Amino acid sequence: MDSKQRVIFIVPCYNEANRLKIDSFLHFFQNYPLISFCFVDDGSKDDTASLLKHLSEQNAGQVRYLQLVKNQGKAEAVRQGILSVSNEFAYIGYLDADLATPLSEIPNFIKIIEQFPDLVLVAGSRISRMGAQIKRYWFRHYFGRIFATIVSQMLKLPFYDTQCGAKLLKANVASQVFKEAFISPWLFDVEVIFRILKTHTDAAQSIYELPLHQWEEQGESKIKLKDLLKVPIELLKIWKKYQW
Ligand SMILES: Nc1nc2c(ncn2[C@@H]2O[C@H](COP(=O)(O)OP(=O)(O)O)[C@@H](O)[C@H]2O)c(=O)[nH]1
Ligand SMILES: [Mg+2]
Repeated sequence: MDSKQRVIFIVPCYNEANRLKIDSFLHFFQNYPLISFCFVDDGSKDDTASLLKHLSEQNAGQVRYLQLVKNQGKAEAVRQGILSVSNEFAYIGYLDADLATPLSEIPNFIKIIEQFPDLVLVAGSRISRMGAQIKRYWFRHYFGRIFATIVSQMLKLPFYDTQCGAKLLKANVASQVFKEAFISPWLFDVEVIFRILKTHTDAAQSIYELPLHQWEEQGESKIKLKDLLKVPIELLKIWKKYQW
């Protein structure tokens, strides 16, 4: 590894062969040779594994590939990715494979975390506003607003959007926070924040929500209605485990 490669993004992939925008990634690799990626195939049943293997072989200096034999869910795929790279980078992020958060947002995450030395987490935030292009399905937007209101009460923090799939952490904090398995496969971001707060009580200094310029729902969500119905129960479980 080039010692200048200080940042890596984990990309969890489950049956993403048709959605992966390989050209966008290749273009980004060329423009940002010092930013690495670790793609985690989470036991996909389509061609994701061979696609990612090829991509990592062709871009060996910048791309890693981790294969989980069995499908274990997004939280565990991100966790395994983070644990596999822990000590080599200064910052570790994660990003959804569908590029709902486009790669063009990545430099902003790095700029902010490098600018404010006390920060341990920069979280993408899908705030619809003039001058930004945030395109979400109305149902998910309103569901998300209710969810975010409840979660911000739980955290006692004015978090606008805990669930955006793009986040960047200080590597030493990431390896600490991702050490233990999560209890929730989809709401693990909330657990990440609770775990950070245990050791970083001054949340205002440690966590930064970065309003994205662009975010677009990519359809074919792997979150099904039954996952949404489980949200209240999962939140209760999280509340029980992490309340302090
Ligand atoms: N590892 C893993 N990742 C998954 C699974 N389901 C979805 N993902 C990944 O999680 C990310 C978000 O999934 P997506 O379907 O776009 O969810 P949405 O955008 O929140 O509706 C993508 O990178 C998926 O490949 C899964 O079962 N296991
Ligand atoms: Mg998506």
